[in-house]
Amino acid sequence: MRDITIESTDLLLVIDVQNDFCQGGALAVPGGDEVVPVINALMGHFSQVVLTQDWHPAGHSSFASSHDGAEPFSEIDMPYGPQTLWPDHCVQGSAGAEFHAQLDSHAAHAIVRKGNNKALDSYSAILENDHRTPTGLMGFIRERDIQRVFCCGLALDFCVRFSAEDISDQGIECFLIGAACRGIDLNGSMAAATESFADKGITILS
Ligand code: VGL
Ligand code: ZN
Repeated sequence: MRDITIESTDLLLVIDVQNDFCQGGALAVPGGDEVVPVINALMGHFSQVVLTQDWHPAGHSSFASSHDGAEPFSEIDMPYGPQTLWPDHCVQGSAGAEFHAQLDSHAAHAIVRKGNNKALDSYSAILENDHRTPTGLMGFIRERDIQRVFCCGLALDFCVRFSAEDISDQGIECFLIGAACRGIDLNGSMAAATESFADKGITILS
């Protein structure tokens, strides 16, 4: 990976590599499966690995099906701000919410579940979509004295993006591993993500 040497104080953060975001899933990200072998190889280089799991109760407020007449991929106003509505996905305990079968999930030190609150979505692994409710991962990062976070997974323009931004906003150096991410690209979300990474000094490693 370029000229970067991985240290024991580096964290690999693997975001939402779950069946519903992979081929045949309810919210499949194009090429989502392709990140799995890349991430498995990366995990061997890190002494600290955290996985996240999008983990919604049935009837979650981010599901279009929870709003009369709403179409998936439309947007509504929630008390905490605008929210994209998605097809039902990553329902707690469903096969779609499981990690991809080939992901070496046993290598992880911790698993953070997010989006559990029915009334509030959570793209970021750090803060829910109200941008104030913590998931607890920042406590893990601080307590273990992690200096740099390397993010990968799905989807680059949603959960990976907002996780990286929150980590960077907390003053922790953050990198994206481009070959281990794939995006959805909804209404210019990929261009918006790229612009925001540049603004915040978040580097995409090739
Ligand atoms: C995600 C949309 C809804 C993601 C999760 O993991 O990027 N996107 N829930
Ligand atoms: Zn979700």
